[in-house]
Amino acid sequence: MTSFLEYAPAPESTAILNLKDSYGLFIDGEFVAGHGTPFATISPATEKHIATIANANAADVDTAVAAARRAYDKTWSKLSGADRGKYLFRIARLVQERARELAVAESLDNGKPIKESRDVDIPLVAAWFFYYAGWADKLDYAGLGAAPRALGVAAQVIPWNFPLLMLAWKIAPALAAGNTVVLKPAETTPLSALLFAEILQQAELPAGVVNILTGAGDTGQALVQHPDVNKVAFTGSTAVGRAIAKSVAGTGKKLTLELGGKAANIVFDDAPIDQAVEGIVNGIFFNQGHVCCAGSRLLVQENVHHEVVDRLKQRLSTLRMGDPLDKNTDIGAINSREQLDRIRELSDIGEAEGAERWTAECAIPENGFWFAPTIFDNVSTSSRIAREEIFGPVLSVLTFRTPAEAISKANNTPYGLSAGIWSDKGSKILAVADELKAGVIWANTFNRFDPASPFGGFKESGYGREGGRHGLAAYLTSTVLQGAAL
Ligand code: TAP
Repeated sequence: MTSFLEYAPAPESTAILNLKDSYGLFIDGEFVAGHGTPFATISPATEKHIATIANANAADVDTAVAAARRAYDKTWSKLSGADRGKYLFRIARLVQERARELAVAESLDNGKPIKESRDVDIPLVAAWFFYYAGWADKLDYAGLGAAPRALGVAAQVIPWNFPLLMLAWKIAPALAAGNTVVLKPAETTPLSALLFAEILQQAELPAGVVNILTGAGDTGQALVQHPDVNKVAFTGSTAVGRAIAKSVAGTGKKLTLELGGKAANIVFDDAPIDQAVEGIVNGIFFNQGHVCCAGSRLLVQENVHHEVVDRLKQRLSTLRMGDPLDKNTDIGAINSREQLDRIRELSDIGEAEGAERWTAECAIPENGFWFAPTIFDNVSTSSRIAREEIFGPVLSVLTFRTPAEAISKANNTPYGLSAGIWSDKGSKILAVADELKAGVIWANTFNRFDPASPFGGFKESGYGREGGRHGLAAYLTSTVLQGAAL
């Protein structure tokens, strides 16, 4: 089905970017050569080369951790909270000033639509730094007892789905709490972290307070296993999170893990259906479904099942897939060939297991990595597409008859990161929310984020919270019992 309105292309210009041909590692306030084999970062929409990126080996990890330790001992821990806050405010303002450039870089390197990087990712990055800037001189009031202390050097490893936003979630609270940082972005999306390093130079952040090491999984492994880091913060797959938890066990390092999810988006028959359909679309097709808290399992009450699925198909038929830099684009490119292969594999398994597959008709560009919005209807709870994180634009539809059945199906997952509830009745929403084992529960909305609101999971979705004063606790010693305080 063609879209109702044909739009002329409206691509955002890349002229605002002033990219270098190659980028070094950012250590001790400077870009320096790496000692591993450099790699290329490409646009997933075109497969074209963007820049050559340095690769940090174990020796580079040593150098960066040593720089972070020096900066912690000599500079950062000596500053008052108010002075640390001034740097964070400065970083937040520079992110706002360079917002358009950062949005273009993010969409180019990640494949996400420019309207999302421009209107969601980058504004939230600035919001995170503004929010934690405000906390830097108020740590005594964070509910962690008198004079909580920084931990020291934080090792932070982030994924490719929200590259700059995940960096902000990690760096802003760490610095506000007085820690120094070594951060590794994902191999496929290093660009915005490197532009952020330039922002740190502009902000004249003292050398070594933040170090950025590009590289692959082995760089991340060397970083989290480094004996001189005091804190490890990881966002990514449950498998890698589990390996990190094992390697950190017994070392005394504090650990927070934000891992995968398989969120239930529950639609009751009294829900405003049009709004629910928009929420379902936002829940799973935002950012091509590369979202750990995506509403990837639609649980719909049986008597409105056909109506909801029909309307959903109509709505999906109007989405535009294509050039991430085009302001009209709703669905961008899949971040990498590996991820595309994984989405294809799990989708084929879903079909083989008997679910009914429906895919929106859209033209697939010749180059790049693409997967059209797809729905699987009549999915059984035992099917792999109902249990495993697909991390792509694929929705599994299941039905229920009673609230108790909805709760039981929603909780029937090893994960517990998020959930959504759609109903006209507030009392029903509260009663169901009380029973769901998920860290974040949205009511009549989905995928809303705010720096003041803690975010994190139950079960295999990880532990620890990011955001709000809970997010500070991950980077501070506390003189009161953690659970009691927060
Ligand atoms: P991961 O392998 O978990 O990658 C996340 C980050 O960890 C990346 O920076 C990665 O580096 C790094 N890393 C890899 N192995 C490591 C190790 N042994 N020690 C320390 N760091 C390590 O995720 P992925 O391979 O990109 O994606 C695989 C699946 O994970 C996806 O299909 C999706 O289901 C899930 N995923 C979940 C999330 C969230 S937010 N929950 C985010 C991304 C992916 P490289 O990128 O350089 O390998």
